[in-house]
Order: sequence, then structure tokens, then C-alpha cells
Amino acid sequence: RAKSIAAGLPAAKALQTGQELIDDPEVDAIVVASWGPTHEEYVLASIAAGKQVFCEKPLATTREACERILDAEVKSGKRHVMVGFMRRYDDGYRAMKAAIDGGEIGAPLMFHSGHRNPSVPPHYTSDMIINDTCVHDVDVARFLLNDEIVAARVLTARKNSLASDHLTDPVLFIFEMAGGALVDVEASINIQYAYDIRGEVVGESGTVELAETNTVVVKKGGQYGGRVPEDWRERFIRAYDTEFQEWINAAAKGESTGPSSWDGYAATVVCAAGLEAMESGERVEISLREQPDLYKVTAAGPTGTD
Ligand code: ISE
Repeated sequence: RAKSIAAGLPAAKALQTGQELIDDPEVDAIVVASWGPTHEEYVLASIAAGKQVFCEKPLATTREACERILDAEVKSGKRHVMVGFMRRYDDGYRAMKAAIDGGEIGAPLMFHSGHRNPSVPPHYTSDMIINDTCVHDVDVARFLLNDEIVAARVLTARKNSLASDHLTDPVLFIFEMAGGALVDVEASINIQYAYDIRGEVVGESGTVELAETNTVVVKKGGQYGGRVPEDWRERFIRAYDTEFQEWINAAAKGESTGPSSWDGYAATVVCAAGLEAMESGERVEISLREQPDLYKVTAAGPTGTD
């Protein structure tokens, strides 16, 4: 299949393994968009080859695999990895962060997030509502609140009768932030009507929330309405393009930008806690390793090459 696709693209070629591609001297930078359990191998190989790598979420599927990537990257002495948390490149979330960081609402106290999928594909398993869907809300909460998640709880509502038997749907995924703010993520995966992403941060003196994404409102017959996106491709197409272009611009200079291996590690650890909390129904405390200096973000920007 790779050969047939490469045949149709100028200067493209298909290689037998990921390692061959990573080692190819003609290849300057790597995109890892393969199945999640293969990410660790390819990201470690890219770091070893000294090449910049864009890794689709998750960075890796276990805490231990993420820590091996952190160790390798810290040992290399520079950032090589950007993780595909594309909501950070969405105009709406960027405007929310600017309002919060600009002090417009006072200290953030709560973040209400809604993540509604109209349906999910047949391969979707019960753990994916946490580690494939809510993983975005985990990262965007850390991004907006500029803080780490220190505990998690998952509450399950009455099951959506439209969901497949093996799925838990909807869930309420609750985070406690290190600085005391609270986050609640309402995640639905069979809500039918559209792909609807909601977000509101409540501060001491105001709120900031994502606006509707419809470009027009149609009024007729005494009613009015606008379009709600069909899926994440429609809702986030611009974010995917911005994310990729910013990665390419940095990689062309041999540098990294955006969500780092640390962000990928934190998201994987929080999602593992979320799965434990969904299973137990209990509050689960979360502790991350000491953050290496390579990933510390200062007022002047990340200490890594950004
Ligand atoms: C999918 O993998 C995504 O990344 C989408 O952003 C999310 O909304 C969807 O639920 C996931 O399955």
C-alpha cells in the first residue's frame, strides 16, 4: 500500500521498515502517525538519529515508555519531540489562553470542558473514552491553566442507550490541579447530533469560553440556527495545519516547538490514573517525576530549543 501511494507522489519512496526511513540520509525529520504502541520505538530511534520528530498523540501508551523517551531526550541535551496536541493551535483555545494569561478574568478557578463525539468507529474500545478522547482535554487543561493535574476521579452517568454494549458513555472526568483549580470534562461518544467541543474557564472576576464555530446564523420560519461541526477534522482542520506548519518551520532549523515529551508524558500518566479511577470509582492521586530543566517553560520561553 505504501509503494502504491509513494508511486503517485514526486520524489517519494516506500521503505520496508520505520527504522530504515528514520535512518535514511535523505530524511531530515520524522512524522510518527502509526498505531500508538509503535510510538516509543520510532520516537527513540528518531532521537538516536538526532532528527526532529512529530509524534501523534499519545507520545507512548505507558508511563514507563514515556519515561524512556524523556530519559533519551534529556541525555541528548536538546528537544527533538513535538507531540500532536493540536488543540493548542486552535484559534479559540489560543484566545482563551491569552485572556487567562492576560489576567482578564482573575485567577482561574474552574474549567468546564465538553467533548462530544456523534459516534465512534467499530475499533473504539471502552478505555478509549479516556486515553484517546479525553487525552485532549487533559492536555488543554494543562495548557490553559498552566498547571499540573494532581488527582483524578471519573464518574459514569446513566449509559447512553445509543452506545454499543461494550462502551462506557458518557463519563465525567474530574481533575484537581496543583494550584487548586478544578476541571470537569463531560465526554460523550455517541451523542448523534454533531461533534461539539465546549469549553469555559471560570475565574475570580469573570469567565472566558469557546464561542460557537458556525460562520453564519440562518433565521427562517420563526427559528434560527447555525452549523455544528460533523467531526474533529471539520472542527480542527485549521489547528492541524497550523500545528504542522509550526513544527515544519522549527524542524527546518533543527529545533523543536509546541507540546514536548513532558506534555506527552503528563497526559499519559493522567489518562492511566483516569482509567484506574473509572475502574475503581475512587479518587486517584497523580505524581509525576521531577521535571527536567529541558522542559521548564520560563517567561522567555521553554529552555529547550524552541
Ligand atoms: C480521536 O482520536 C481524536 O483525536 C478526536 O480529537 C477525538 O474527539 C476523538 O474522540 C478521538 O477518537
